[in-house]
Order: sequence, then structure tokens, then C-alpha cells
Amino acid sequence: MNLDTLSLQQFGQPLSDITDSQVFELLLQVVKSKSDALPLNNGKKRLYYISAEFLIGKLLSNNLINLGIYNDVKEQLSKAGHSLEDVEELEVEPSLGNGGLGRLAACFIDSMSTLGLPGDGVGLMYHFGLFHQKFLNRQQTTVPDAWVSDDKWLEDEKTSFTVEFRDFSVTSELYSIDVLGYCREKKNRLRLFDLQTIDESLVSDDAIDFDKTALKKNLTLFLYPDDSDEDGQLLRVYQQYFMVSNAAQLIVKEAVERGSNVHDLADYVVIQINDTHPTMVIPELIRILTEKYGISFEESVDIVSSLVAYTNHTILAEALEKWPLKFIEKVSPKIASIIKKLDEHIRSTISDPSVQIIIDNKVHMANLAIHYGFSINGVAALHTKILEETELKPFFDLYPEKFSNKTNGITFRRWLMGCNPELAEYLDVLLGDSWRASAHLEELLAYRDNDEVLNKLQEIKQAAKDRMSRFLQDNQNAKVINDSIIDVQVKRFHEYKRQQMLLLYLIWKYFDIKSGHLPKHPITVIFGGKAAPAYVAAQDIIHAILVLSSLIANDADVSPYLQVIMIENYNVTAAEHVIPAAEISEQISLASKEASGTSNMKFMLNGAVTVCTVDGANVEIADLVGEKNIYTFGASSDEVVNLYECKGYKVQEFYEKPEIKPLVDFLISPEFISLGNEERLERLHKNLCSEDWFMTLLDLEVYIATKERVFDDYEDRRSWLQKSLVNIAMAGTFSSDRTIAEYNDEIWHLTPDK
Ligand code: DL6
Repeated sequence: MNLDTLSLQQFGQPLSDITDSQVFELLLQVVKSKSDALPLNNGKKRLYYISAEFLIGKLLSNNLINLGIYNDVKEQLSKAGHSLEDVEELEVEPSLGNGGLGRLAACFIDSMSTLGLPGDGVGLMYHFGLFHQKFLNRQQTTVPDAWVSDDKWLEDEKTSFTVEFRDFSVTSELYSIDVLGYCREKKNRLRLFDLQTIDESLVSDDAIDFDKTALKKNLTLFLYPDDSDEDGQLLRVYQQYFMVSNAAQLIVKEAVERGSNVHDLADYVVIQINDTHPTMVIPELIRILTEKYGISFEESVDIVSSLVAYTNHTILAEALEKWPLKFIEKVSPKIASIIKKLDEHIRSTISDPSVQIIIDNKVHMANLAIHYGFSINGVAALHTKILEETELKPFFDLYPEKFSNKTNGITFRRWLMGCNPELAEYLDVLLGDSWRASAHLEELLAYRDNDEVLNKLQEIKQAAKDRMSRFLQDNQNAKVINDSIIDVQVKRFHEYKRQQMLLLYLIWKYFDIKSGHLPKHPITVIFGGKAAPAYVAAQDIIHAILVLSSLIANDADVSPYLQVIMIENYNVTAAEHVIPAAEISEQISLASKEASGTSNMKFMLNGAVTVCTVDGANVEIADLVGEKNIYTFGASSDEVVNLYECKGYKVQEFYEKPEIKPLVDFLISPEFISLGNEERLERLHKNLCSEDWFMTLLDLEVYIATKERVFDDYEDRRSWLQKSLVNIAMAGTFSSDRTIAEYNDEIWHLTPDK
């Protein structure tokens, strides 16, 4: 493929003379012509991975990598004076997810294609995604994140279904995006349902609120529309039913086209539901089998129960969906009546009230999925253990055979080859390129004592730090301190993730520097992430971080040594710049609360050293790298569970400690408040010293001590680089190809395409 020839044909000018946007158009055509020509993975049985989120990120580089033409394209562009990175800037990032759940789904569909498994992602085409985050007066503001009209990858499949709600019906339109596997001859698709009558004009340019009752026009406007009022909650149920009704109709139609007589549907289809949002696919399939195919209710239930599998991604009670039955009755009385029948069956056969589906007139979606699915899995070993032994114990006692663990993973195409090509190329030099398919990196351990290799790793890290600095400078005019240590916490804002603990550490560090203890290396702490529009406490934490950032920047005694940067509108593109540059990865959730985490895996793969609690997949990372190469601290999950159970956490006792009180009180000091919003800061202060539901103060002192040890150890450059090397070498386990192979071997049983 000669881009110069293509450029001459297309634009009548050589590659060197066309603009970056013309280059983008050219590359788009190259990729599309290659991917259009790829047939779909086929097989009698297909997987449908239904998810409310698919945080896929920009696709150009990823597709070039998977087609095996990335280096060639990069070289040709560079010879003609273009940079692939600049060209990629022109691509719009699809706004189809928020955090780990959606990014995981994106890694999974990439791995499904890479392993040649016949299966598609199925979700909704949100026109404005979650929201675009902007900072105004040091507070998060939310504006619509329009992307659909600028997207170049969406194809109209020209397929529609009718979805019948109680009071009206709507028609859908199916779009899809090709999902290419790494060096594969066949592909899958991400299939996104839109509403034919969607009306973007319900949303103004500068605010994300809209008429939540205009259902015929709004169902696919936003991901997770504000659900702080009843209209918002109802809208979510409408959205979920719209998603699963379309999915179920598509699934049955395609199975019949492949030869299913519907009684044997489970031989043709397996459905993985990602979290509880798609749970209504169970009653919807039962409805279709009974109503449309005349199959008895009992047989329909059996058929559906043998083909739906559920992944749990959280033990947080508030994140386990429970919808008032009356909402489901309003959306679809037929679905409500099927759920009631399913619930009655459970009540008549199982006496334990905690496993019922309808409890206090609320439908417990996870309970429905566990009873009427054939598999439930957690997403890291510790998480699955907590599900089995504590959170879902009554279900585990009933159905031990349904439970399994599938530790999450990440695709190395995007999170190493794509975002850190220098490191990827150096690994080729050291290990050969077979790791690109196998993800086996352990042989790198042989270079642990090789100074040349360690120095090269340092050079690669420095190049990534420079790249990230340029990105932050260009995007938000933030200037990273030269030669500073890059310490990063990027993830959704949630109190259990404890961004507020890093905030309190930073206040401690600020005092320490003020008192004359100067760090040997300057420190840059980077935060990134969004707080849900209705989640005030998380927004308060963002506000306090932004205030502290300004306070430090304005303090000439401290600013040369410490800096806090909060990335505006953190998304996949920002992650691709920050993760390769990070030297310290912050994974400091309250033990037991983070189901897995996946940024921990991305950081490790790019050579950052983890500071973490014993939570989620951190436990598995620690086992792999050994205690010398990770910094774990804090209460264990058993201790935390126990504290919750016996109400044993007395926050006041921690707050009153002379080491802690000044740090928390600084949030409401005149200096702090002068830069911020008093109401927000007082609320955060009160929250921390009188409730602290996620036990920030419990772990704060040991966290501070651990961080100081980390910064001391960083000064021994050789030993730090050895830690970094061990982390890269041991990251292979966390390839999503491994995770997906496990899902297939143990749950899906699809035949891979050769
Ligand atoms: O499994 C993917 C991802 C995990 O890595 C995170 O630990 C977990 O928080 C996230 N779960 C969610 C669901 N809701 N909540 N909370 O996003 O899933």
C-alpha cells in the first residue's frame, strides 16, 4: 500500500502536500476498504456481549495495529512530513462509556475478535455520552459531549425493530462499528441501537439537562441520564428496556437465520450481561419465545436460563440496581408480569427471603440474573471470594456451580503497542515480537541486572513524560515541572476510590515542604476522572483538588517542588498519554470495595510501580511482582468487612489525632476557602470528620508513611528501574486475551474461527 499513490489518486497531490485532515480521510479509506473486505467470524453459536457502556476510544491507530500496517503507515507519513499522532488528533472520541466497566467491554470485544470468537458487542448509541467535563471556578461543570455526527466509523446496518412500551411504541435503527482482531482475517462488530425518532435539539449546547419525559425523542441521548428524580429513574428503565428488547429481537432473528428452531436457541446463542443494566433481557427473551413462538412459559424459562451469563462488577449496594416494580409496570406490564411469575417460582421453592427477586416492591436485578442465568462471575479473585463468602453467600450456597472468577484484563494492542510504541519496539528488540500475540513478557526478567536495559527503560519513560507534558500543555495549558516524579490517580470519582485520601496526603506534603523538608525530586500528582452529575460528594472532592492545585501553584515556597494537575475531561485519549508517563500508580480504594480495577494493570504494563491497598486485582499484581516491587498498605478487606458489620469504625477517634486533624481542618481554613466554595468545602470537611463512610482516615497515616517510603526509594534509581522492569515483565497475566480465553473455555464454549 503506497499512501503517496493513493494521495495522488484521491487529491491530485503527493502525500507531502496534503493537509492532516486529508491524510485522516485517506487513512480512513485504507482501513475501511481493508476491514470491509474481512468476513465476519462465523460459527453456529454466537456470543452477544450486552453492555450499557463501551468506552472504545479513538479507533484509527488501533485498527492500523490490528491490520498489521501501523509501522508502515507511520513511516510513510513521517517521510512525507506528517505525524500519525497529529492526524489522530482530528478523530473524535466516541462517548459511549464512563469508566472501568465500559473500558473493559471495549478490551473484551477487541480480544474476542483477536481470538477469532464469533461474537458482537451490543449496546446503545448515546448521542451525547455521559458529558464533557469543564472546570469553572474550580468546580466540575457538565456540557453535552456531541460526537455522533463527527464520527467516521459508524455504519447503518439498515435494520430496525419495534419496541413496545406500555403507552407507545418506537422504532430503532441499528448502527455498527467493525471490531478487528489482531492480525486476523475475520472481524466482529459493535452493534449500537439508536432511536429513529431521536431529537438532539432537546439538548442545548451548554447544559446536559433535557426533557426527561419526552421519551419518544430522548431514549438514546445520554448514557446514565441524571436519576436523582423519578423521571430520571424511569428514563433509565425505559432505556434499559429499549436496549434489551432490541438485543433480544436481533439475537433471536439471527439465530433463526442460522438455523435455530428456537427450542434449541442455547446451541446458537450465549449472552453475557455486563453488570445488571441488561438484566431485563431475561424476561424479554421469555416474552418473545412465549408470545411469538408459542413456546410454553416453563420451557421458555429453561431455554433462556441456559444461555444467559452475568458478570458482577461491584459489591457496592447502591450500584446493585433495584427498580421499583411500578416503574417496570409502567414501562412494560408484560415484562413486569413475567418478573412476578419468576419471583413467585423462587418464593415457592426457596424459603430464604434474602434471595427473592422482588423485595419490598423492588426488583433486585442481580437476584433475577443469578436465578435465571447459568453463570455468575466476579472480576478478580478477591472480589469473587467476597461475593461467594459474604455479599452473595446465600446464592453461592444455592448454586455453587454457577460461580466462577474471571480476573479482568486489558488489551495490549491499545495499552502498550498503541500508547507506548517506544516501549513496545524495545520489547521487540529484547524479546522478539512473539509477545505481541502471546503477551508473554516474563523473559524480560533476565535483564533485571542489565544497566543498559534499565537505562533504556528510563529513557523511554522520559520520552513518555515529555509526550504527556506536551499533551497537558496543549490541552489545558498545564506546565509539568521538569524532571518531576509522575504520580497518577485516574479513575471515576467515587468516595470508595478515595481520591480524598491522596488529597489529604498532598495537604500533608504541602505542610512538610512549607516546614522546610524539600523533596529530592519535585513531585507532580495527576488526577483525572468525572463525578456523576448527581453525586455531590464526589464533586466536592474534585473541587477541593482544584483548590489545592491553585493554592500550591500560587505558593512560591512550594510550587517548585510539588504540583497538582487535574486533567479536564479525562477520557481514553488522555489515558493514552498519561499512563505511559506514570511512575507511580495510585490504587488506594478501601479494601473490599474495588471489584478489580483495570488502570492498575495498564500502569503496571507501562512500568509504573503501584501504591495500593489490598483490594481487587491489586492482590494478584502483588502476588505476581512480589512485595519488593509494589507498595501495599492499609486495612485488609476482612478487617473492613468486619468494621462495617460491627459498626466498629469511629471516625472521630481518627479525626482527633494530632497527625490528622490539621490536615482535614485545612479544607476549611481561610486560605483554602478564599479560593473555593465554602459550602462545598464545609460539606466535604463534615463528611470526612463525622461520617467518612469509606474510612479514609483509617488508612491515612499508614498511607502517608508508605508514600514517603516510595519517594525515598525513587531516589535509588537503579533499584526503582528494576521494580519498573519487574512490573512490565509480570503484566502478561493481565492481557484481556487471557481473560476472554477463560470466559470461552469455562462459560461460552464458542468454536474459534480458524
Ligand atoms: O470490571 C470492570 C470494572 C472494575 O475494574 C472496577 O473495579 C469496578 O468498579 C467497575 N464497576 C462498575 C460498576 N459500577 N459500580 N460501581 O463500573 O467495573
